[in-house]
Amino acid sequence: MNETIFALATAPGRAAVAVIRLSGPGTRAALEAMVDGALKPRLAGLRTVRGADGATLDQALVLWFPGPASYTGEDAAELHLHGGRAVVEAVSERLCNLDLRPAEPGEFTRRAFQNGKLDLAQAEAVADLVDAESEAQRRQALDQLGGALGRRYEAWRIELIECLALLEAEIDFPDEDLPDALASRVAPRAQSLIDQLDQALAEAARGERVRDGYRIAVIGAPNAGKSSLFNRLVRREAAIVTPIPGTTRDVIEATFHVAGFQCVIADTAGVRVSEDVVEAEGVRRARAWADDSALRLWVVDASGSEGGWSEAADLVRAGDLLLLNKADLQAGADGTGAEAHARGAGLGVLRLSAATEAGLEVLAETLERRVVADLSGADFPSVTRERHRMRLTEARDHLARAMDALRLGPELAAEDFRLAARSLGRVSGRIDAEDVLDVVFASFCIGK
Ligand SMILES: Nc1nc2c(ncn2[C@@H]2O[C@H](COP(=O)(O)OP(=O)(O)OP(=O)(O)O)[C@@H](O)[C@H]2O)c(=O)[nH]1
Ligand SMILES: [Mg+2]
Repeated sequence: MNETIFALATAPGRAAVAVIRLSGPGTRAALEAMVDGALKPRLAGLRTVRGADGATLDQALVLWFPGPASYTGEDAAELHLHGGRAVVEAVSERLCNLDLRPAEPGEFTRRAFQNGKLDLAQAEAVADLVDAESEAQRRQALDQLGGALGRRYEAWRIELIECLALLEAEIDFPDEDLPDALASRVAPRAQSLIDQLDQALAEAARGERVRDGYRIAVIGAPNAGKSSLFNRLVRREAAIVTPIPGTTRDVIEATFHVAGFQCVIADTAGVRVSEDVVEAEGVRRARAWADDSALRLWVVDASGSEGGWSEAADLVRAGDLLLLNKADLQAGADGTGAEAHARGAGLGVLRLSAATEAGLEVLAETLERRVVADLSGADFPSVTRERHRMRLTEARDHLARAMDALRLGPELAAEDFRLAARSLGRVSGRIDAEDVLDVVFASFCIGK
């Protein structure tokens, strides 16, 4: 039988109220031992909470949720205590003495999953909702928590199982007269599934970017004004600015919100060939960040004329933005060179000055338009985590193999359909080993 667990569900530290959560078969006995008066299911009551010697520990609002109608599906309770550290400590100690054990991170939600209250995608959504900082992250997590995602995966899985049933019927009762029946009935359904999986995978970047933040890299040659611009964008002096080329060596990240979406922007080291090991490592990191980002802001000192602009030119991609900085100074040849390259490579071009802030408003508007276009869709996407993307890719690959195998015979294809269904089942956690569950739940906070 499960142990009975407890945890502080609210943030630790001094607060008006602290909520301790209990779950497990020993919940009722623990409440009876430490709380005065009879408990009515799901009705809040102000109760005296007592220590082992009968002394009052606190006056608390006590809620009793008999299973299975509780978050975890087990007997559960909440103690809404006064939020002082000493109160929480005294009550925790009392619970330990009553043989309850402090919960592991995510243990409450894990029990909810094990008792069929949530599928794995919904459990992940609980964690995402707790972590959500932007409006879009909140909406996406809530959508996933509602089970829409799990239902979509489940619908695909059921379709696969139906195809599998057709194949198995064919294996058991081969119909000599209709050799093409199989291919003609199963193949179109499998193809339609492949198309739907492809579409979900094509949208995958969007879901992950909403969840993890839209990554923007500020890149360029040394001294172009990257850090100056970065500081303007994040509205604080986060990065050091000096006239010395090679000032920034590490990647400096900051978070800001654009139209309800979370963005993670990074200031990076100026790209150039350097003998200095520290600077060379900085350049390596700058390149890696640029490569990983959804958008690159390529900053060029437009007043320069030494050709330094070309150092970072290989990092940009179509759709990125060239920012011709230092527009307050006399224009040099570097600006013209960079602009010609950018136009050829399909970049947008803006002129601005981090020093005078001219052009920064246009940059902010351009960024907003870009982030909204990249991240919003008619519907929230079906892939919000790498774990989902991997499973969907796997299912798609098995299906593609099944399509080939269909031509050879139902026996071979059936196995691939079975494997594809298995991959999809793993997203909702229908078929998964304990170790996968450990990974999913380890990222939770304690008390969830
Ligand atoms: N006149 C003028 N100077 C600027 C402008 N933007 C930045 N600077 C100056 O250019 C110099 C370099 O600025 P940084 O922001 O440190 O440049 P960086 O690209 O981060 O340089 P590294 O970190 O060395 O790669 C500083 O002296 C800034 O004050 C601008 O728009 N106009
Ligand atoms: Mg810098």
